Amino acid sequence: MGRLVIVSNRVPAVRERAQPAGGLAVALRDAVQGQECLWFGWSGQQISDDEGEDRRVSIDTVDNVTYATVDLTKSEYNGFYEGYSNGILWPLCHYRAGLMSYSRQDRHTYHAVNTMFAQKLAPLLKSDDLIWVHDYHLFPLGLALREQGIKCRIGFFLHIPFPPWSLMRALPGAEKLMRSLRAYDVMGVQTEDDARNVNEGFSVVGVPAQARVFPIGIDPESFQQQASSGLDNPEVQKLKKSLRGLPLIIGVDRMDYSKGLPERFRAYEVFLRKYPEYRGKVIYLQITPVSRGSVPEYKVLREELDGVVGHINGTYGDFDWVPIRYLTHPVPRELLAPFFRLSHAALVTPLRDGMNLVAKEYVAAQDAKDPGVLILSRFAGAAPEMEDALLVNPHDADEVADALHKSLSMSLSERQLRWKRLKPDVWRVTAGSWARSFITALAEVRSE
Ligand code: ADQ
Repeated sequence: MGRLVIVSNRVPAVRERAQPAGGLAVALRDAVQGQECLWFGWSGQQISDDEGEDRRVSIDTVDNVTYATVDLTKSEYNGFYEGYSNGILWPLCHYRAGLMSYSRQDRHTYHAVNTMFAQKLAPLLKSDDLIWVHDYHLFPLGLALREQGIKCRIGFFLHIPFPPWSLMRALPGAEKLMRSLRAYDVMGVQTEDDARNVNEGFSVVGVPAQARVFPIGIDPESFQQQASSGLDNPEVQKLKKSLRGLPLIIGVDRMDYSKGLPERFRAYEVFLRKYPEYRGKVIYLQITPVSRGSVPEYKVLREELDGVVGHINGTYGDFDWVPIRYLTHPVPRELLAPFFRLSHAALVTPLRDGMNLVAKEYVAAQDAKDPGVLILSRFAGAAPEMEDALLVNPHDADEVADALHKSLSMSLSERQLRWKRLKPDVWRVTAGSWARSFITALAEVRSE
């Protein structure tokens, strides 16, 4: 097999390279053990527009992986990353066309950055490379590489959902974007629904390709290991002590409108109203670090959340009890795993999510003796694989409140049975097996 070339918007920062902290970096380390790999993308640095003219690719090699990065100018960052990727494609792909703030200028910058990436990457490529492009920032990269004369096999994986064509066509130029995906030899998505939607788009624009499903997973063994070994950590003990024996409900999500946080808080309020015997008798910890804080819709979300949490805490709190312990800063992963282990239930209720790895991490962190209950949105990509969770519609506050009540009154034997049934899939489809299946599928395509 040829060299593997990964292209993603962000390349792991230098400090993460020797010991990848999570997600894609870990999945790929597992999948490419020993194999030569080139990872290309944005460095994370912004430069002035003038400096963009003669920017160079920085190259840095750690073991078998060579990292090649380029900087983005301030206007590229604004137009390509914040504007088009996160202000237009992200809401649209999460079925929220109403939150799209479309601008022709941003669309232009998005395509220009994809072309620039292709121009910088092309000279680094060898003829038998397998190229794997990641996510919505880089939809047109395959075509841009073909325009540079690249004939290697190129695959694309979309980490987020893909909406039905009736929604996607709200994007000016949707047909052209869809047609550009023809440049890929393999088009991978998270779920059957996403594949159906992509294929619908393909058939509308007359592309004969078919999307294929490659659900992503986690590294369950190491997460479970972190959950048990972390229990002695003084920070974890501090949380445990503060619970005073009360059950802990936990939520861990980036601060994003796709995660259904205001809806979740309102459902919790319904729970406190409907089941007043639980007031003062549960601890709800929500960890929600601010993300994309300079995109306007995210600022609005933050204010909304501050308001809802303040309302609930003011209305239902007491001298010695806070209904929602709400943190907007990140918590280190080595604490998250034991926090999951300590908790009685997790609320994972996105309005839409490509997969949602927190759901899988929550299952991996439990033990057979006293497993916690997963309350999971039907609209997370993980839901079809996790039918033994308490599946809910996150828009239905009463349903979520009732699921919370059910989780708190569930017998130990039912919790154990549900967990026992959830576990095999989390262990079967891991981050490493996901990457290996994609790479194998790409390697099997005959190069043109
Ligand atoms: P995300 O939208 O970032 O990913 P998710 O799949 O839940 O969502 O992954 C988040 C990761 O960040 C998890 O590993 C989680 O533990 C960690 N994390 C979340 N909140 C944290 C916090 N407060 N502190 C520390 N760590 C935190 C996108 C798509 C998903 C898809 C993934 C992978 O939106 O649907 O599952 O890519 O393809």
